[in-house]
Amino acid sequence: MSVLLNEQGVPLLTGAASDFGVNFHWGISTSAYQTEGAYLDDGKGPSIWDDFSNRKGKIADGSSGNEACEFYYRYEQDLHILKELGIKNFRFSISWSRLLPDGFGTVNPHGLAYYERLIDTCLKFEITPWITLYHWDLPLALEKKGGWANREILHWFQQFAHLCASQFGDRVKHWMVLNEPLVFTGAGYFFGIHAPGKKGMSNFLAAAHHAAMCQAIGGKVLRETVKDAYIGTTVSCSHVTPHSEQSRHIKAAQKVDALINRFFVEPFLGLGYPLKELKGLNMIEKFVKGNDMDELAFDFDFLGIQSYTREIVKHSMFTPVIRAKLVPAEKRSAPLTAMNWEIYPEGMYHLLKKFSAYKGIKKIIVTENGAAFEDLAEGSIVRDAQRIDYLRIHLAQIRKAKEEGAPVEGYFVWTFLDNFEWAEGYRPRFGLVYVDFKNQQRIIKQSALWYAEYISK
Ligand code: IFM
Repeated sequence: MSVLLNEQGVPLLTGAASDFGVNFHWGISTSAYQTEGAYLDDGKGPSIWDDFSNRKGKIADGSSGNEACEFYYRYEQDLHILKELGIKNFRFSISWSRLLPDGFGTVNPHGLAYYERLIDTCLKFEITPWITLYHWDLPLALEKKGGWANREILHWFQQFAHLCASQFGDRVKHWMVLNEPLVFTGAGYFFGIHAPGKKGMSNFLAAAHHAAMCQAIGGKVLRETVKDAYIGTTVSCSHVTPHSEQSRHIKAAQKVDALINRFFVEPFLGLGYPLKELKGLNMIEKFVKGNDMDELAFDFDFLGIQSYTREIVKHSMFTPVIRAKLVPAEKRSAPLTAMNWEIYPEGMYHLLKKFSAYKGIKKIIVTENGAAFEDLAEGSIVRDAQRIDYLRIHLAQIRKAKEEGAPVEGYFVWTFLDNFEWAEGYRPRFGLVYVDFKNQQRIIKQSALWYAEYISK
């Protein structure tokens, strides 16, 4: 592979994977709904995202994930790209309703066969599969019974986790239980801007408690079923800074930090919910039954952190419950990605230091980090220098935290292919590989070549 140069002819590569040690996991992350397409093919049942994205007005560009990247049909050629790039760890999720069209009960043999083929193709290409059990696409049949807000989900999820662990656990050893529970419960059950489009505190707190319980349930099922499993779960997180040193802003920042960074981590560490800072969320106790507070705990092998930006927080007496609001990045002349998220690599360093200070966190893997920019395909070239820079400066911060003792053991770029970015549709392109959605053509971006070179050194 040739050395990448910028327009002035300077090599773009600074630093190398070997700085992180030989056992560091370098990979790339994806999810089922954002890439697979084939939304009702071969016996798959509908998910809440199939339903939501096909409702009018829910997705910014009017699109849906019905076809997405057609990864369901193109996985072999796509994995071949990863092989060529030398990316040896591939994170993907299982579409629950492809395996269990009704959410539980009858298994769809075609769904099972697809994931068997996907896993076997990874192994054939010497790519290690990392499975996320749940990346937001709940079977619609379960949502019709209340979804995450119904406590029955504890049983449904246990059965689903057991099916995945028993079917794939002979070949897959790297597992994550949930993807970003705060996002799917907050956006999906409080704000109603993601599937299933529900709103309100009661829906959110019920869904959040059940998701926290399922984190531990999934961990236990995997531990009991998969020999030599390496088990984690993932959270969205952002370094939080108060708007100024005034005590009301500092207090507001502490609350937001408790909600966005601690809410799903402390329960599995046996510390309960951070309700001291979040008194307004005490109502969650209504959903806590019997032995739940003990059952929330699970000894994960690693925490997966997913961070893209930071948040600056202000006191706000008009925001119910939390009395805090975020200062939008575009209002403070910060450097932005196409999501209007501030580029702030030091945030990654602070998060790694923060999470490594918890006694129960053994290892940390950055299971998602990356950026969307306005990529342009010029023939067969996509010159995405901004993405290269984004990755480079974040990796430098991770390396700094690691050198200071943070137990960070891996880094996965979000994401492989440009894909369906939830309520934003296809406009934000996060991929290392460009997808022309008119004809499904793939173009390897310069950032992919840069990453390939970086991890090869
Ligand atoms: O695309 C998402 C992913 O599904 C979850 N983490 C954040 C990414 C970018 O928004």
